[in-house]
Amino acid sequence: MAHYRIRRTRRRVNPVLDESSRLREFYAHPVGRDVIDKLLHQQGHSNRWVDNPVVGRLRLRTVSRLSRLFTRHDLVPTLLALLNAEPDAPEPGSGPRETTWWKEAVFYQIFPRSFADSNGDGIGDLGGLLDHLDDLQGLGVDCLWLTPIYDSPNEDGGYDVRDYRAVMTEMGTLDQVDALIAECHARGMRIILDLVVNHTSDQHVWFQRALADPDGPYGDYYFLLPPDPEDPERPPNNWRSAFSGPAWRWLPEIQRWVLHLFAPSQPDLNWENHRVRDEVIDLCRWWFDRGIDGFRMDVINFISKTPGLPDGHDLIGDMVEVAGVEHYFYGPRLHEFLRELRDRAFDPPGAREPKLMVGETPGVGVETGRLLTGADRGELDLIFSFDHLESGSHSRYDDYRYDLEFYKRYLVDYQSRLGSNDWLTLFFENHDNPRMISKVNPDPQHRVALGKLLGTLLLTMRGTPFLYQGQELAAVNQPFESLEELQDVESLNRFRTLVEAGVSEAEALGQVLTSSRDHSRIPMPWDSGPGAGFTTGTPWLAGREDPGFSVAEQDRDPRSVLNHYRRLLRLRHASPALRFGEVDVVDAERSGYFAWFRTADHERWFVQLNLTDAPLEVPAVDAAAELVLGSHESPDPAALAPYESRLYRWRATDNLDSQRD
Ligand code: TEU
Ligand code: CA
Repeated sequence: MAHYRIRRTRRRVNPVLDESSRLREFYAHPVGRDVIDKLLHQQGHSNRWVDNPVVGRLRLRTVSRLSRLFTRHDLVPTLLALLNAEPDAPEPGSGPRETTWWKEAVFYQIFPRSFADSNGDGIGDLGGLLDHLDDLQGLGVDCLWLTPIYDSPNEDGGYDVRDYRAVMTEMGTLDQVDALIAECHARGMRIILDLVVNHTSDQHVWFQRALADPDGPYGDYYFLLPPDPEDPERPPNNWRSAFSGPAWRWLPEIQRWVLHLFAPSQPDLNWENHRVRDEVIDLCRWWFDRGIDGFRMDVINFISKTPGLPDGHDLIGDMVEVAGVEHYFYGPRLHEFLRELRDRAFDPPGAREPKLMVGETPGVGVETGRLLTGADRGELDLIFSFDHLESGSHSRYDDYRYDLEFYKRYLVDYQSRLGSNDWLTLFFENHDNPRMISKVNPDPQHRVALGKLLGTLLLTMRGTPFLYQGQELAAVNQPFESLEELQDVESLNRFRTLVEAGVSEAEALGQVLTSSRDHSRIPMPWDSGPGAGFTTGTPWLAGREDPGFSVAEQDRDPRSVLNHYRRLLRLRHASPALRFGEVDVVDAERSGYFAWFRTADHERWFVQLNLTDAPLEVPAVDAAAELVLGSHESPDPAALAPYESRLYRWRATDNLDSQRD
């Protein structure tokens, strides 16, 4: 078995740090940079103060003393261990940027259960998806991403897989998957599925065999640990589940604890066991043989855990709620496991075209993301980092107004750090988060403008845009009023855990209604008729009436958000500059104003966004520029209306040099 340990052909780039190292050395380390940026972001602070020469000279032992003084905790040893496990720094690359299909494609994420129901059982299915492929092709997206459609007990939206090679009964059949793949390819579109291999369902046959014989070969597929004879009631460590409660479930029938970073019915796979890796590689190949173009890889950065599964640091646990996360969000063998997956399954020697690897990587930041996706790394192609999804010191559970100025500064900084080896994803929504319009400003008067602004931002910025079903319709959160309206395991567990911890039911309900993943899992509104055209039956999750925002109603309205997305996608497809052009941000320091040039060959575009709910004075744009697409009719050349977005283009014949600001 070829080993995929990181070939130390490259010398260690990062110095080994210790308590005598200075804070600026810590911040110069790729993991250190991401960790400090995240901690500062959590606390709502800018990372500018780390550039302060006095602060940067602080030795880590001094930081330890200060940390113990103010927080009774000392994070430094824990963080030093994390940093010193990463010898590499991102290679920016000096050659031209590679132009692969997934860099210019626009992806469209589908939560099939809520997309279209073809048999009236109230559950979206593959038949419904096949019925709407023309709509998706008409929208102009290039690659579909389906969240899990595999056989599953569905305790977590299909992210608890019972059989990777079978389709969930209510979703349809393997023949329909084959038809979907063929239909996408026939339309010049692609399709990726969702690879959930950090864990399985506890009904998977591997887990059933592990229960039957915990000391047999399948026992080592999972983390099954015997109780501590001194304290059998105490789980093996203090790790917490992302879905509330301990990350350990006691199995009395076999007298073992089993690790589950998510629901108790989602036991983690033990990737240290090469048989597990062989199984995953085999199932990937099985799906590639059916013709899919790659996978979105669920929490793929969690697959490598610190050996011995040590306790997590209390302070980190308090800050991010999931104690123990430092021992698995960027584990010691992560790079190695990813290289093995690419080498043996996604891009094996002699492959005609590599299969796409999009890692979902909660907790990964800009620098660690570059180490996971750099063209020179042989690991992932793209990642989803979630650092931008909450602004200020807020968490998803806070009812607050997201500040788009934060996203602008985040994106400008991110773009500035990327070299030709790097690329990034651009997204605001998915099936795990509330709707972005509602996070920014729920006032209905701004809904259409905001919907167009967010689409313009994602589809004219450099990177690979991922749109989530309904975003093109300016979908907003649901006015949920009670727990009974919710289905999401994460929301229901959180409510129960909060109340058990003494939080008032009203406060717990407030947190859960604000953040529930059900907001983004409401059925797609295809028309304004009964069942919104989603189903002829009773939908599995009920959405509110939303007059004027169904596909059919927006299809007929030339000024609709849907038609704005269609135009944006057409312009992007026709323009190399909007896909690969350099980004030149102008007036970056001007709060509330986000404007940039995209330039390539003989094309130049200029994008102007008003990130605020108030009018914004703007400099006149060169008369040679044509306003190709604007969110508002009769725009005022001297001011942008609230959340107004504009897209200008210089005609290719113009002498572009004279246009530079
Ligand atoms: O999400 C992982 C993850 O980090 C999110 O669950 C996150 O903790 C929170 O829900 C939103 O930020 C992936 C899938 O996207 C999610 O639907 C699954 O529930 C989870 O993994 C377990 O498979
Ligand atoms: Ca159905």
